[in-house]
This record gives sequence, C-alpha cells and structure tokens, in this order.
Amino acid sequence: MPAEARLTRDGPAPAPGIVHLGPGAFFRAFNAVYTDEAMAAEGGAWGIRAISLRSPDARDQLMPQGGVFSSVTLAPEGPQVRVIGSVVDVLVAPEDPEAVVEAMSDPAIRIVSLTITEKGYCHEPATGTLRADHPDILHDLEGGAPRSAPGFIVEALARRRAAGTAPFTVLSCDNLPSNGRLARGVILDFARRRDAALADWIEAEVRFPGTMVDRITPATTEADVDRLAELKGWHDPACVQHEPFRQWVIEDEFPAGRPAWEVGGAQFVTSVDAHETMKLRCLNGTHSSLAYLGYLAGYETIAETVGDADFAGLCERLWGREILPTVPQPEGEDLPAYCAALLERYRNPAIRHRTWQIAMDGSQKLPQRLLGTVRDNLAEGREVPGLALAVAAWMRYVGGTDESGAPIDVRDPLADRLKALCDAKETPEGRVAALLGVRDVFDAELADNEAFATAVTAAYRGLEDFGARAMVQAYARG
Ligand code: CS2
Repeated sequence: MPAEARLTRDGPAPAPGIVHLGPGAFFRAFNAVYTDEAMAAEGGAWGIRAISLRSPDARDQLMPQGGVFSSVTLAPEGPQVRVIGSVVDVLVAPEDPEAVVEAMSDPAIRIVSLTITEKGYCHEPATGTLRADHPDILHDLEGGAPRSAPGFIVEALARRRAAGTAPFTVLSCDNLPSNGRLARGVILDFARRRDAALADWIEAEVRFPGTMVDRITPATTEADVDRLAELKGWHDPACVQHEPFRQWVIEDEFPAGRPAWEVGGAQFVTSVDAHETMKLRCLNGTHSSLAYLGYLAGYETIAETVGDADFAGLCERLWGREILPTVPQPEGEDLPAYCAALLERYRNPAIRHRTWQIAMDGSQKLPQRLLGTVRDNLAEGREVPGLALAVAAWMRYVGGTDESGAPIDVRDPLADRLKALCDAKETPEGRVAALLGVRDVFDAELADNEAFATAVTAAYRGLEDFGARAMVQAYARG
C-alpha cells in the first residue's frame, strides 16, 4: 500500500454507548484500546463518541479515517501495531455545543468518561473544590451554551432528568486524587448554583466511580506518523505511541452497565484510593521531579534523564525515604517491586517522553503528586529534602529562565501570575515565599510550615548557586 494511503475503517462503526470528553493521546492509548478489546471479545453497544472541548485537531485527524487509528506499542522487541475501531465520531464543542449536549442526552449513552487533564475540572488544585470564579464556570452559569466539562455534564443531566431518561455514569480517568469524588464534588457544586432540585437528583441518582489509570503515552510527533507510514504503509496522523505497560483499576459502580474492560486486564475494586495514592505519588511524583530537575539539567526526555545514574538514584532515594513511607499498601501490589519496575519503564529508550511535556500544568499537578506526600511526611516528623528539591525545581522552572539563561516555554494556567511573582523578587527567600503564597497550589498550613519553607529555600538557593545536576548528585549520593 503506498505510504500516502490513508488508514480507513473496515466495516461498520459500533453503536455508541459512551461519550468521552478529551480525545487526546492518552485516551486513544488507553480507554479506546480497552473498549475496543472488550467489544471484540464480548460485543456490546459501547462505541465511543469523542468530544473535544477546545481544539478541532482530534476530529481533523480521526474523522477522515472513520474514527479508526493505530495504537503503536513500543516494546523492546520492536513496535507492535493494532488498529483501534472503538471511536465512532468526534465532535468539537466550540463549533456546535448543542450537538454535544444532544449526544450526551441520548438514552443510548450510559457512560460519560473524562480525560480532560487536571485543569479541565475547573477546580482549586489545593482543595479539590470548584473554582466559582473560573471564566468558563461563570459563563456556563449564565445559562449560555456550555464551555466547561461540568457545564456540559450538568446540562445533559438536566435534559435527561426532564425527559425521564436514566442518568449516565461519570467516569473520571484523570490523574487526580479521589478523581471520582472530586468530579462529583465539582459537578454537584456547579449544579447547586444552577438548580437545587437538579443537584439533589444528581446527588441521589448519578454514580462517579473512581479510577487509577496508567500508561506512559508521549504526545505524537510528525516523526511518529512518518515511522508508522514506513512500517505499515498507511498515513495515520491520529496514531499514538505508548509503552507496553498499562494498568486500570476501577471502582465497579455502573448502574447502566459497562464494557467488559476486564478482558483487557482492568481490575475492579470497591475502593481505588490506595492504588491511586500509589500511582500518583510513586509514578507521577517522580515523573514531575524528573521533569523539572531533568529539564534544568538539560535533559530532553525522561529516558535520557534516568540514564544519568544520579537521577535514577534520585528516584530510588525519593521512593525509599520520602514516598513509600506515605503510601498505604494497595491489595495485590508489591510496592518496592512496583517502583523498581517504574525505573525500567522510565528507561525504555523507545519512549521519547519529553521533560517539557510532563512539566506542563505544574500548578495543577503538584498538590496530588508532591505536596500531599510532603504533608504526610511532615506530620510524621520526617524531613523532605528530596521533595523540597523537586518543589524548588518547579519554582525555578516557572521563573521562566533555564540554567543557561535561555527562556523556558512554560505552559501552565497560572504561568503569567507565577512568573510575575518571581520577577518581583530577587532573592531565593523572596521568590519561595511569594510562590508559597499561591493558595491555588499551596494551602495555608503547608505554606506556613517553617521546616518546609526553609528546606525549599535552601534547595532553591542551591539550584541557583550550583545547578540541578549538582543538587541531584548531592541528594542521590548524600
Ligand atoms: C505524566 C503522565 O504528563 C505527565 O504529567 O506524568 O501523563 C504520566 O505519563 C501518566 O500518568 C502515566 O500513567
């Protein structure tokens, strides 16, 4: 097949049963794959109608090929390609919000799942509660066509309630602590500001199971698309590249049913909390630590960063001394073995996961990845030099200048505010105090903890005076 041939769908698309908000790379590597396997094994009308809340890119990539795309597993023995057919269509919310609400109001839709990233919940990262002053929330409460995920979900539930249609199950698949409860909280808060009776109905009738999701999936590049065309002879701009590993732990609360995700190995539990804490702190906590310290040290990818023995040592010492002591034992998991496997996953040379990509949206990520761990250690009287170094590296990063004096392209909802706070101060003490004052990220109790502020300030000064490599080496070998 000539390389310019477009990937196309063979046969009919599955009947829809799921609406998914956020059709990005992770969704395609994860939810869409599990659902495709479930339908292949056990059938069921679980086709996915994907909704993009912002960009037309996913629609423009997927719809010319009927919603199908290539899932490329980057295994040590070489890439393995599967064509995934679970996505039925893609709607772009800003182009036609009414079509989105109608799709979500369709009785055939029994699950609305989310991979909208942390910032998509319009919440305060430090507390997990709805940001009532969020521009999209203010807009949606005025009653116009929705813009935000809470706005779309509540409008669709309102229409289902008015029509006597049973509600869908809301399934958060984002890296947030107690993601099901967090989603429930922001949606109920939004509903209550709109219609108390509707909020009462949602509270009584709608289920928000929690999940832990895990598969390392870098953003797709043009080089990935070209490599796939060389390998398979088809052009697929919607392809995703990911590691072989995947883990999905789900609270089994689906009153309207669900696909047979266990076919792909999904684990169903009564409470996901322990698995969530394990993953958010052991994986995402070291991921963010490597992202900021690795970027400042001049490393482009996670694999390059942990190729430096001191950065691998940073992870091992963080896990051993500051993270695992705060992680409850999840059923069926061997925590030291889990962390050792993480380091091997990070080392996968086929996965070009950029430190810059993981560094995005740190203001929305730090609370659940690093600061909860800090808080639990401080409460037990343990020092946190490694976590303080990671937080200080984030502070250096959002200052917008790297160690060579070059500008950093900081992507974060609070980027301008954080940079202005840094620019207004000249000393490590001044900058750390200013950033600790950002209540969206640091709650007052943590910000006022003298031991923590002192440790972060010392680490910040060390990064300024000696650089990230030296500071990581001192921590890893200390
Ligand atoms: C990463 C996550 O980009 C990031 O913030 O830490 O996307 C990470 O790759 C996934 O959570 C792994 O399951």
